[in-house]
Amino acid sequence: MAAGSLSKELFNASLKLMPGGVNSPVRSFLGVDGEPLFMERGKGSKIYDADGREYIDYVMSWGPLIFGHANAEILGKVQKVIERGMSFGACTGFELELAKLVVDSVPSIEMVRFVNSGTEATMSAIRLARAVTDRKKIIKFDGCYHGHVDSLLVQAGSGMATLGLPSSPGVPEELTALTLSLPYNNIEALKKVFESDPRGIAAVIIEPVAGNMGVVAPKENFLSEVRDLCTTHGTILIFDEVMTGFRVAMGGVQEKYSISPDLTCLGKIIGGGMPVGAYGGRKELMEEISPCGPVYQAGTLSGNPVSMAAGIKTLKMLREAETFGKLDYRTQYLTDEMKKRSDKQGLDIAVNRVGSMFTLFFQKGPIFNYEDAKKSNLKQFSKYFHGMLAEGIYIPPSQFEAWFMSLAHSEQDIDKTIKAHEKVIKAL
Ligand code: HOZ
Repeated sequence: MAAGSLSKELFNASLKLMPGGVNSPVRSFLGVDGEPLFMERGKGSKIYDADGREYIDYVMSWGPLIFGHANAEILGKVQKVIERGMSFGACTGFELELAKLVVDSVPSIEMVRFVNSGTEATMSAIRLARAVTDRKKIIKFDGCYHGHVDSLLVQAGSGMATLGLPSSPGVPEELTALTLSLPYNNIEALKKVFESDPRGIAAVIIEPVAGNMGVVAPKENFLSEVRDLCTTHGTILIFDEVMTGFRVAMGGVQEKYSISPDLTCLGKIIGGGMPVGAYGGRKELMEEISPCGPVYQAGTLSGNPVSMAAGIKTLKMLREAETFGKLDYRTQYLTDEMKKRSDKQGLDIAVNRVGSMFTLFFQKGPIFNYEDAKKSNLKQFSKYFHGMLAEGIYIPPSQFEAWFMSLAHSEQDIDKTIKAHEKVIKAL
């Protein structure tokens, strides 16, 4: 579906002032051969573009908006706090309150440091892992995305997958030589690396449920075997739970599957829609961070009261609501119905879902790793995307991203989405 005239006007003007007219590549719609919509406002499950068109939103700001857009209680809390000052660059009780909520909820976190984005969180966790192990090499998995940290832009998912980029210019070879990227869900590949270099790996970083090559769940025992290998070799295991933390369970994947990483990276939901990131873990590791220890990391806006307030309200509401059961039920209903209709139509679609995050891959599947995900029919996905948009359904403009359900999505929204899906796949 073509963008409306006001979105087009804004995009043409933006192209002159910002690279590609955007501030993050996936939203450019390049992955679906289109031009981006400019959004004006959101309420509950809906967003409204500059041309006044309404959409049921399954992007949900890429995950943070678990209570939907412009939730009145979260806004109320933010408004109250913002009136007293937006940033002090000094300590506030809000940081303490959010820290307590995080430490109480995420099993492996005893101490936490707040930063401003997931990228900062993973970058800092890697630095800490290298410092405490006095080793240089790190392992990641193909198709996992941990933000745009130099040493992690190797076989990365999200925008890199969307645009088909294996790596980025500007990252010195010396740095990427220290990063090994292995196939997700392949424990033998990891074992081999540890066999050839048993004392050289500082950290293994992983999305314990991948969301940036589309959703890919870990195979049974994969995470526990990764955990065991890291323990045996004195390697720091970092779970990147930026997407999954407070999304698949209050305490993220580590709670859902009872696996304890050494360090955890968080973002998205803990900021309730405001910019935020965090990393945390065992006390003795976190005490290596400056000013307690020698590992340096800092930030003017880190722990700013506005992000903290939005996060506090969101996590408190999550604790009270029967969030995860409800979300799970709604998402399963939606994905089951979509799958049934695709099967009836004879269309190859594989649905990968963990809780309220899911991806419809345009292929037969199964999809266990990035190689599998890349077999999807991208032309078909692109047609589907534009068809859904025309029906008033806004999904990620990339085959390699997760869709998110929120507590604001109603039965009517879900039924409308199923009907739209049925109509659109018939026309593919
Ligand atoms: N990397 C984000 C999703 N995994 C996309 C961010 C954006 O384009 O806004």
